[in-house]
Amino acid sequence: MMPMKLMGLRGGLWALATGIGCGAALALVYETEREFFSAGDFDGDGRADVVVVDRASGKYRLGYAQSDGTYRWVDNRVTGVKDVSGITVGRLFDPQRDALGVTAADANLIAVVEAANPGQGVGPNR
Ligand SMILES: [Ca+2]
Repeated sequence: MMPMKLMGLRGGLWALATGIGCGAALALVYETEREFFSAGDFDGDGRADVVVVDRASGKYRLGYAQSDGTYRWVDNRVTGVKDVSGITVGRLFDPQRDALGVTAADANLIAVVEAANPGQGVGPNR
């Protein structure tokens, strides 16, 4: 997608983290040939976290925003969806924090994952 190519990965993540994701703002999703990128407040602390989803494996990686402006990146987590064709971020489980929705058109399913705990992933709901 054009914006990621123009801004580069770091610029894109910065824009995601600073421009959207908290409150009721709509989360923009950017995509490359291999990954999707978006932002949201996954732990409900009021700071915009970032998420990277690998298209082929469906695994996602979260960077939880810290109070000092850095990100605490956690290990990959599994969505159970391979060959991902789209993602979304929004208040899908809880009005205080965002969740991640992942879909694959060929699999005919949507997996929704909560990521409230930076120390532990939660299995997907389908
Ligand atoms: Ca957060």
